[in-house]
Amino acid sequence: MAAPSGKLCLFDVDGTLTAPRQKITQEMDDFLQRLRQKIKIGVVGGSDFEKMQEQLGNDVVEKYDYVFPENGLVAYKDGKLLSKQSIQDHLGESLIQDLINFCLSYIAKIKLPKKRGTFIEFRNGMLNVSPIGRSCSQDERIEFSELDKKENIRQKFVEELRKEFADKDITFSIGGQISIDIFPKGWDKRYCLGHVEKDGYDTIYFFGDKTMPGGNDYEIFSDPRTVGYTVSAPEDTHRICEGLF
Ligand code: M1P
Repeated sequence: MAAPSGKLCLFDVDGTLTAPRQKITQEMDDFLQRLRQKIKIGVVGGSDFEKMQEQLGNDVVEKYDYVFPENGLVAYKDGKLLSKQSIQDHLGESLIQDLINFCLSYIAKIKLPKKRGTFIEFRNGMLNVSPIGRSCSQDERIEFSELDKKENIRQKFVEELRKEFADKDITFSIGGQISIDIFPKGWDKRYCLGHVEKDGYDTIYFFGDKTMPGGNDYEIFSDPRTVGYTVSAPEDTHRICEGLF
């Protein structure tokens, strides 16, 4: 795929290319493939590779020059796996278990309108923790998300985690609608920049919706290596890109 410029566009996924945890629309998909004729494109999300495939297509690694699931802790370039980080190697089993035990007992103590299954998803480079449980339905997801906006369920959980693990170099990040991502400090979305830096781009653009402090796009958005854009929805991403490129 030709891309005759020194520009790279990195996109967050949920809320930037797709509605949260939904599939990309045909229109957006077509637009990005047209954009790829002009510049290199990549995706960087908090979700794991399987969820990225569900949302962006099973052929995601062929459609984007870079694919960075889990903030780039898993990295693909030109359709090939570049590297994979391991949270257990980095933090060690004892701390991992302290985190899991703390989360499970915190979740056990709170009452919610609904609780389902898969409260902790163990990924390559992060733990994803959800008070309602990842196996909730779409309606239950929305219900939790609305309640969370009013009652700050995840924010309170994160505050307790930050207190409990204050002396550990761990980040607790609220990215999506129902969960919290837990990973070592520095393993936020800036992690993926280490992979693209060496490819010598003149400009690396980043588009994300959670670019405010505390949001999981904030660090990469405000990094001096990127030119950041805040978007409100996929349509907004489309509009801004059409203007820029
Ligand atoms: O991409 C943003 C987030 O998407 C999912 O969040 P949730 O299921 O809570 O909406 C998760 O994959 C999360 O890890 C990710 O940061």
